[in-house]
Amino acid sequence: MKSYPTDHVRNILIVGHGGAGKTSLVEAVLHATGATNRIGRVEDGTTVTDFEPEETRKQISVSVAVAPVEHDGFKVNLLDAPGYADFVGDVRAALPAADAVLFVVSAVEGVETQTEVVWTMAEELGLPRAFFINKLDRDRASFARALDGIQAAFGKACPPLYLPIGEEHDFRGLVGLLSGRAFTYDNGARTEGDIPADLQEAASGLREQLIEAIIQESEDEDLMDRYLGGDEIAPTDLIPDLEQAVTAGHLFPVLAGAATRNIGVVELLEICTQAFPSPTQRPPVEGRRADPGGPLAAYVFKTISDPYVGRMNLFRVLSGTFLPDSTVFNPAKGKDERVGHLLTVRGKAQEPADEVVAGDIGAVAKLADTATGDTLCAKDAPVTLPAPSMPDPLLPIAIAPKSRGDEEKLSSGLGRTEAEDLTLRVERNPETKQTILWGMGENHIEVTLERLKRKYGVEVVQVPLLLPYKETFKTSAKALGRHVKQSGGHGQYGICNIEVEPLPRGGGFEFVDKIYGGAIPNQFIPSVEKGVRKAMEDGLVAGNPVVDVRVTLYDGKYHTVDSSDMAFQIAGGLAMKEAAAQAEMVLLEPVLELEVLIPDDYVGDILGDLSSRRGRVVGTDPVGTGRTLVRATAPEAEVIRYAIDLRSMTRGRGSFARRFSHYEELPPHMTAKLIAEAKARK
Ligand SMILES: Nc1nc2c(ncn2[C@@H]2O[C@H](COP(=O)(O)OP(=O)(O)OP(=O)(O)O)[C@@H](O)[C@H]2O)c(=O)[nH]1
Ligand SMILES: [Mg+2]
Repeated sequence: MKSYPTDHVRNILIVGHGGAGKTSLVEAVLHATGATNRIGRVEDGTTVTDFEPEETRKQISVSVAVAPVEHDGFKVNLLDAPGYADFVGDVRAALPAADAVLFVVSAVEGVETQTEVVWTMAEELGLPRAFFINKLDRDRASFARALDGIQAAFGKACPPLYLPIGEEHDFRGLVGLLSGRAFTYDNGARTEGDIPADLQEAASGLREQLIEAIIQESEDEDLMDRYLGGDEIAPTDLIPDLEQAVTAGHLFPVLAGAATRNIGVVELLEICTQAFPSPTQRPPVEGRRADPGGPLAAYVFKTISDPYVGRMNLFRVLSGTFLPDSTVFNPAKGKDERVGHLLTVRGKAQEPADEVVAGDIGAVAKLADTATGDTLCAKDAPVTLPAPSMPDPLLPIAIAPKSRGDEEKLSSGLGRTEAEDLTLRVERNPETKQTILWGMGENHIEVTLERLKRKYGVEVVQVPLLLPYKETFKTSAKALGRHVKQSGGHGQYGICNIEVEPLPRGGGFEFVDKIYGGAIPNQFIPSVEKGVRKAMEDGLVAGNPVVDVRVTLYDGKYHTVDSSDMAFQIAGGLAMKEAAAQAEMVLLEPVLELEVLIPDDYVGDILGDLSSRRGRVVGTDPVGTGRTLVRATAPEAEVIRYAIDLRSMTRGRGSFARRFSHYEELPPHMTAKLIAEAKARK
């Protein structure tokens, strides 16, 4: 594909709730512009933008994919984003690469949670937005209902540009409210005609509203005067004002169609080139304008790693011109990167690019250190573009390689996967010795594990997640540790008397030496302490470390020849075990602080649910816009899968944050259960 000048490039991120028809719409646009010669279907796994094996198997998009098309002298880069909440990290990362966002809304389901979630993100970035009401051919489709939903959620500045002709199985075309013409589709042929009689009244009413909205939101006073003076305004006069109102983020036009019937596609392309801004019309970022002659700054919105091809970074050039065979600087990593070929990618297909100018999107392979969210720039004019803020992954699972000996492969595969996916976190828990993968939800985790297998050949099994429980003494106990072996050769001799007392929570460990009169020689006292500590680390009842105790060494015996460091260490350990056997022992569990943000309607449900999880509510604060922040504490064991449960309780509209707070005693029946489980594991 040839290089287009900056003002003939458009970058449009296509978003919406899962299954609204984004990938199908991109597929239809690719076909309509001649980029493909047959239309793929999501169900058949043959679309351009759902090319990953995980996508074709699940028939959903899990990654953002690029699809450039050429239309009317423009290069339009469509970015097909995943809709499912689990993959919202890709949407976040891609938003700064776009100049406009198209929200695909199903005419059957209407506005759904992810539509609203992504709307808020796009609004924060001040991005121009528009809607596409899709699936108008489906049973129970309703344009009017979907439009009402859009206007209820996002305000009145969302006027339709088109009206559907027919609905459900009878949906066959669109009335252009600006052009005043009807376009009907029959077997792929598009015919222009007059507005059908039954739609004329509705169309003229909406046309008036649309013109008023455009003139008002573009703040064009000349046109306003003409309009109020009763002039008939030609559609071509309105296009610049429409573009201005959309670019300013004041007007969010609503398109309509059916992706899988190729209806509304030409109209969408028109909007892409005529109403969405060019990169040059967007405000500068960190002082950088879309000027091909300026110093290079490119934002990496997606890293795809592949063991055979290596790593590929998709980027958007903010300023300057990206050239092949160059050296660029990555300020976040403090590294120079050697650039070989540059590429234009479409789905999984790639072709070499001679240059990528400011405003355009391209790809570069085999950079050593660069990953999603990084900036690449000229070294003599360094700049770091704001990295996307990512949601915290809140669903932990414990994993292990299926076959022994794959540990190395697993950890290198995980490392690379983590670098390309900012919503994934890998943690090695030093206490439980487990590898923990934190993801956004079950689908995200499932896809991640599939990729590990496909790309790095390592099969992973999920194992029960162990929590870092602790053990402690609830009562004091005195105990004797005796390690004496004197038959034959060099003997071993160490005897110690200790007292173990509980300390308050958080008290840690204290060791008190109260040996009088040399009952144990000074050099062996640290040996006893070492043995005590070792026994505490290993656990005394269920294999968890012991905390919050004071151990007092108050007596003992030694032998001038047979006593040794090792003998006293063993005696110290034995004494601890004996003390645990005599005292009442308890387990301590980690308790988390939770902050749950939910729409007000859900407060009752959420409080009830928290109390059933042994949670304690600390406060509920209304935070405006119909939402409440619930602050609570709850044992970690009860909220491991809270990411999933909260999503289903609030239909995806709640979010939460979690933080370790403190340790608390476990109820006795649960202590007994964990001790039994630990014994069974041995
Ligand atoms: N009848 C009808 N079906 C459609 C239309 N658009 C999409 N579909 C179907 O809806 C399903 C979901 O379509 P996709 O294109 O995968 O939707 P998506 O928004 O990309 O989904 P995610 O990427 O997973 O969020 C598929 O089975 C499509 O065939 C349409 O206009 N009419
Ligand atoms: Mg999709």
